[in-house]
Amino acid sequence: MSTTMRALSVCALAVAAGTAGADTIETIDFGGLVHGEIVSTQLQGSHGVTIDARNYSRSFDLAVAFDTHRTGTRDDDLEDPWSMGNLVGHTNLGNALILQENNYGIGDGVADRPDDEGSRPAGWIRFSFDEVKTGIGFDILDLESATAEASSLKLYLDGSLVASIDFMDFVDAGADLYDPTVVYGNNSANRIGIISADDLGIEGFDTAKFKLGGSMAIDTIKTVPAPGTFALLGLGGACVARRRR
Ligand SMILES: [Ca+2]
Ligand SMILES: [Ca+2]
Ligand SMILES: [Ca+2]
Ligand SMILES: [Ca+2]
Repeated sequence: MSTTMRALSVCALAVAAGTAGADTIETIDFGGLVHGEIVSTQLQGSHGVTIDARNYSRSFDLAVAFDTHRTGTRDDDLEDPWSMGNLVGHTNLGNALILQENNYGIGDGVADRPDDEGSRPAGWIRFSFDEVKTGIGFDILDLESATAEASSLKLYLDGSLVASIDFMDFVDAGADLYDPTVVYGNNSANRIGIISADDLGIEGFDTAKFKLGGSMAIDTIKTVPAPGTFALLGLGGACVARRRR
């Protein structure tokens, strides 16, 4: 790449980043995917994220979209209306993301019988972001028991673990992240509000790994881009000025 081309791509990147506001929250709701679709790089273009998974009990490691509006699926605990939790009732969540338990018909990229892994612990689903984030919120579906299905979110920056959030903390009255509206149980749905890097005492993270203690799904991943992204705005202006000369 020539120096001019590189300069131009830096400008383009800066301008693109500059279009987002400082308070922007980016949401991944898994909309637009087919029930059973294996998710990996589909959200790269729209959300700058790559998703991968590990299933401790299988020879395949698949994160799969699950349509919570359906009935008669392989796991009706993942169908709305939700029985309990702070999203109880007919909360319209559409697709959620599961760790797939079987490999029926996966050859075409769409699992024929979407079902979440029930082994305890089940495995993990990882979100690798292109840019550093300073906050994250998410939905937890069908986590039955915080103790039996011990689950957590691990945050990494440049490959180093920087924070670990135990899902037990949301229901433990003594914990910093306690949220009295969160109720776990069969067919439950709970939204965890944005947890900021400040809350966690970290600068930020670029990878979020959900460790799944058992059968469950995650959804509505909300992230806050790091302010550093917006510092590029000044650089963008410099680029424009230089090109005009
Ligand atoms: Ca959704
Ligand atoms: Ca198929
Ligand atoms: Ca299941
Ligand atoms: Ca269940």
